[in-house]
Amino acid sequence: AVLTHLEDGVLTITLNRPDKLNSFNEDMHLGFRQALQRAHDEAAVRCVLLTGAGRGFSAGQDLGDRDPRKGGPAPDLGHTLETFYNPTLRLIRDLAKPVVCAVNGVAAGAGANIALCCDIVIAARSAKFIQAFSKIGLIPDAGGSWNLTRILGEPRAKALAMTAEPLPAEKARDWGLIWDVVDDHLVVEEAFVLAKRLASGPTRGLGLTKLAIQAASENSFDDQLDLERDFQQEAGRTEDYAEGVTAFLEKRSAEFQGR
Ligand code: LHQ
Repeated sequence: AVLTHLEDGVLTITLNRPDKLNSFNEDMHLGFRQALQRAHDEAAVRCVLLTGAGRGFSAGQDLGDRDPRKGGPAPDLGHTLETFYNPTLRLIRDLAKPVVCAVNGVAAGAGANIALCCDIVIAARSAKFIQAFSKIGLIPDAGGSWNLTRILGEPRAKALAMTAEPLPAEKARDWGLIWDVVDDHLVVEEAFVLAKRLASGPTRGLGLTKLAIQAASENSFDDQLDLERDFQQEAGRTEDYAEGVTAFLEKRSAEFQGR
């Protein structure tokens, strides 16, 4: 249910259940997590590109998986989140490498919020983000209540979540929720160009940049200055830093090795 392809330092992860709009069943969860773990483990992976097969990005949880008409005990959604979603979201956020997301089509429920957890999100012009949860009596999960509130503020986060109105890609961009919007047929191509550029960058420096910016939303100014000191100390010891400065002084472009 998940395809992976490593090329030019970019691990492309494609959610692949197109007939179900790439909604998440256990199989897809496990494949996705395995792919992210690979991105973490392999030095050859210097950037991740996440996208979906077919006309949608992801419709969130596979609702056919737990049909209430079939009876049985009350569903334990907390367990589903703890077992399947939350470890994956933590992997994306803690991965010290850039994660680019190409939202090729509709992103609903947990599918929308997984996209919003990625570092740089590029969406197809026709894509929509839907906080579909309230339509079925649930709350925004997969980090949505956190990300939406931090990025948009309470008024927009609450309205999106309570109405479940689709947010068009261009509005999502104008609101600062995503980085860019491109024509539908170019979205994966353009996201790959960006991912390739990042994959040839100073990987440790980019990873530390990601972690520093994420830490900023919880740190005080003083704590963040301390963190910048420590992270810069580490970045300054990489071969890529030496190469970057050398290339500048030699008036040529740097060739970063990712270490
Ligand atoms: C689907 C789904 C889907 C199965 C489309 N499941 N088949 C929940 C519970 C547990 C634990 C933790 O967290 C969560 C988090 C969540 O993600 S809850 C939110 C779940 N997602 C939704 O409520 C969205 C449901 N889908 C839709 O509202 C629509 O499909 C959207 C607006 C995404 C797209 O609409 P259309 O473009 O009109 O496509 P469609 O509805 O015709 O869907 C195409 C096919 O995909 C269709 O199958 P079929 O066999 O009839 O062709 C759908 O049944 C199937 N599909 N979403 N989540």
